[in-house]
Amino acid sequence: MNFSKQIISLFTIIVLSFVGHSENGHDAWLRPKKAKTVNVITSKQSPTISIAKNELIQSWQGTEGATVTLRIKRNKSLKSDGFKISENSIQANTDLGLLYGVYELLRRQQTGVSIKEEIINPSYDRRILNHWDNPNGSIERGYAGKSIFWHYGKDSLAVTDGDIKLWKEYARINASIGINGAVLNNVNASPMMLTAGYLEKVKAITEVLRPYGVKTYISIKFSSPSLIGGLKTSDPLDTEVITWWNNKIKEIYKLIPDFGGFLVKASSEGQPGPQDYGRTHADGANMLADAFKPYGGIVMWRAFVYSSNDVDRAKQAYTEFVPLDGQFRDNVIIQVKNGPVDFQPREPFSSLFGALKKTIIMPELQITQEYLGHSTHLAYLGTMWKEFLESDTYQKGPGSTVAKSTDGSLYNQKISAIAGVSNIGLDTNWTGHTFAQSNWYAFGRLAWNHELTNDQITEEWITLTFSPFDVENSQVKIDFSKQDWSNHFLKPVKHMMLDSREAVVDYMMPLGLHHIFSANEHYGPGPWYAPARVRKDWTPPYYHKADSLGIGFDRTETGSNAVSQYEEPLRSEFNNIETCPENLLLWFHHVSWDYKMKNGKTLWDNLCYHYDAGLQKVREFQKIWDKTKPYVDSERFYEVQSKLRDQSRNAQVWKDGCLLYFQEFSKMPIPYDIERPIHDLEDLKISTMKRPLNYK
Ligand code: BDP
Repeated sequence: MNFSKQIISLFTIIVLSFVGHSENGHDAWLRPKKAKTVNVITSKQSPTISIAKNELIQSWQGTEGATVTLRIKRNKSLKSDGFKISENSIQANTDLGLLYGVYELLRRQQTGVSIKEEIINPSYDRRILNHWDNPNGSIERGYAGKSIFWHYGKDSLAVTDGDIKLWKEYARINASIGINGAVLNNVNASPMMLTAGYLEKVKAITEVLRPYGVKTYISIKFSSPSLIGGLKTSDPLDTEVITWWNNKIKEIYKLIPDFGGFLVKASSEGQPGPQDYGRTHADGANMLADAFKPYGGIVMWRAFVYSSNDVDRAKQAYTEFVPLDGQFRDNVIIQVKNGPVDFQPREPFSSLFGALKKTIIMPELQITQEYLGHSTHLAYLGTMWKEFLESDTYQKGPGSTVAKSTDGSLYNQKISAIAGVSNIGLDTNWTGHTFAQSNWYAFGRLAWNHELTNDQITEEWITLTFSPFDVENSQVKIDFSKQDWSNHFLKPVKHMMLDSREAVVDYMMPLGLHHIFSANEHYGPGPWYAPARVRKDWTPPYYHKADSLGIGFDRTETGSNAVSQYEEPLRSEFNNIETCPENLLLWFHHVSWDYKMKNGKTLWDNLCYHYDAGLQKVREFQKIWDKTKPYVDSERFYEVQSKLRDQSRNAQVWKDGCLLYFQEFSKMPIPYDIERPIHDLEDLKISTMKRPLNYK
């Protein structure tokens, strides 16, 4: 923190200690309301139903003195989490259905959406956060402080009153958007997670999360039988290994009868797995699935596999998994990242979606912004996820979107699920950047209903998170109308959010470029990064392939032929440089610098304009935000203002670094109608390597 920021924070703290509790973001989109009185009648008692009742009482914004009934009533058109809602009643088949109905009712009241009688069911049955939290409290790719589950630097296993309070708040926030599962530890799993002390802690966490409907799962290390079980092997077909897992799973269910299951990263990025013993992914997953069968648990088996010697990393998951289609048990679900490479700012959808026809498959999204500016850049990801979910795979004819191929509507599957890698940590506002909360929110809302529009999601989130009306702790002096607030805050901020992911794409990796970060921190630019000691497929030149002729990865029929993994007409569309969508051009083609694009300008010029447009968008976001000052509390105003300044500086570095580096190959001038670079390439190379984070 620099000196002026310190002064501002000190000042904020002093002022707030006079005026009361601040809006520090900890309440997320559930800020305490000035509630009206309401009478709640319930047909049954349970911990979940009392939560539902309390929520109504604490936040009711409907008619003063109204009576609301919460009733369990069998209804065949409702799924287990679904509900029937009207202005004064909620019906559901389960207690959780009632709770979800209550949150829906309150959300509509707070966002001014009318409530008519309606049946609402979720798109996916399991809506799960994946926490990449390590037992020592650190978080892989976490940018919002340490783990909320495992303590850092002290006894990881302690359970304090503070923990219980925090887990309850966490569970409540999740329940309010329908998230009903949490994987509590990193996919790069420690075998310790399966030892008695850790399982006891998983039990303690589960007990807090249970009434809110958040089921717990853990990630496991495939070689646990040999690492902690004292066995000579972890071969999934070995009878002793099978017995070990059976006993372990039995032990877990004794502690946690409603345990969800395992998430498994195996034979992937150096993690042990069935292939170490000459077995397949199906052998490994089925062995665990059989052990789970009696208890109703599931195995989420990740398809994030690639080896260093393949010519095209983007092809490998498909190559390994398609031959296994039909071999997995019905309680195994293959977890597939949205893109074929790795959570990049823009990728085509992974070719596995729709291609596995007899195997259940679930999308894995990344909420934490590993590749989109960590918790420094403002990037609303709902737009990226909708683009993905609505992509047509054509696998069962036109209209076979990714969403429909995974939610059970096109394929007959026993379970449907979607996962998001969490961006939550111990930071007071949970996610580091206030706007990063919107990605947690959008993930939950889309998992519940993938047909929601980004317009609706962002409007809801902005209103719930920032509206100064009818909330307890707002520090905003309200001398404006609701209409003014909507015109001067809601609309411009929404515009900024909806544009923000494309801005990141533009200043980092436009036109289908991908994975050109410096080193392993995945933050700053590093198209030049290629130390001899690092695996080729972990260096940017592997992906951008810039040379004197042009730039881009040739994945056409005459290149790596990754296009062949897509169904027609996509295959031909991607294969042909004339029909390939321009925003994926360099993903599929190696394109000459002077290639004429649809706007009549060369590829090089287009690249320059995109980088510049990205930077200009961020400068525009700064203006938009600065103008919102009268409508938002100062704590959150200054936090976001300061982060946008960092983002602007970073976007400039991205633009300058990439253009100056690629210009060494294109040898063409940067069009004179855009601003000139303000950095020197050599300086950037050194500074991004030495101090990749917090470039200032
Ligand atoms: C990559 C991350 C790495 C994860 C890996 C995974 O850089 O930290 O372990 O994905 O998903 O994007 O397993």
